[in-house]
Amino acid sequence: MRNLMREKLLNGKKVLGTFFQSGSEAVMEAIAVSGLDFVIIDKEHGPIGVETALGLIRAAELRNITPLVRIKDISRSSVLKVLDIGAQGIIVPAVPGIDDAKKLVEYGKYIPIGARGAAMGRAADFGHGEYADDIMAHFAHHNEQTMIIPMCESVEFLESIEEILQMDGIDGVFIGPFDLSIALGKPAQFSDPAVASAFERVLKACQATRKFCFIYAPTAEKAKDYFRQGFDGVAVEIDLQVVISGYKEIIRRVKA
Ligand code: 3PY
Ligand code: MG
Repeated sequence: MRNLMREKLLNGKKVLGTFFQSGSEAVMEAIAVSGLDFVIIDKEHGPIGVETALGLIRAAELRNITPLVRIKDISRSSVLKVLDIGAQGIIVPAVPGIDDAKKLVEYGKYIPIGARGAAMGRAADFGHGEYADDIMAHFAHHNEQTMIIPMCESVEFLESIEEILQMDGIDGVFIGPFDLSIALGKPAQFSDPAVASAFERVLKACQATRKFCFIYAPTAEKAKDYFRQGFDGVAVEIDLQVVISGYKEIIRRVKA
C-alpha cells in the first residue's frame, strides 16, 4: 500500500479532496482524473456498503487518488472491514471523546500501537505481498500508511482535543463544521466567534502535535479560506452536488 496523500502531506503539501456518495466506480475514476488528491467514501451519510466500497477503492487505486472511508460508527467491525479491503485511512464521525479515540487506535492500528486483528486479506495482498514473510514489518508498514482520523463534532471531543492528539496512532483530526457548529448551539454559523475559535483551537492543537488537520468546506471559496488559515487538507463539496451544479450551470448558459 502506498498512501500518496500522506506522502504529499509529509512533503508539506496541502491536499484537496471531496466526499463521495454516488457509489459509482466510473465517477470515482472521473474524480481521480480531475486531479483531486483524495476522496472520502461516505458510509456515514452515504448509501454505501462494504462490497461497494471495495470496488470504489479499486477504482481509486487504479487512478492514483487516495481512498479514505468515513465509517458509520465506532465498532471493531466497522474499522476492521474497511481497512482490510484497502482503505488508506478512516474518517470517524461523532467520536464522543478520549475513550472512543483510544478504541479507534486499538481497532485500527496493529501492535505495538494498537491491537488490530490480523488477517491476510486484500490489504495484505492475501498474504503474498512484500511483507509475506515478516509479519512485524507488515504491521509497521500498515500502521504507517493507514491513517486514523477522528472527527471533531462535539463539545466533549473539542474539550479533549489536546489530549486526544497526544495519542500515538491518531494521525490527525477532521472538523465536521456542521455538526460541531450544531453542538456549539450555532448551526452552520461558521464565522460566529465561538465556532471560529473552536476551529482555531483544533487547528492549533494539530500544529502543536504535528498532526494533520482536515475540514469539510461546502464551497471552493471556503476551501481556499481554510487553506489560508493553515489547514492541511480540505474535503470540498460532495460528488453528487458537483454534478448538479455542473448541469445547472450548463442549463443556465444554454438558456441565457
Ligand atoms: C459536518 O460538517 O458535520 C460533516 O460531517 C461534514 O461532512
Ligand atoms: Mg458530521
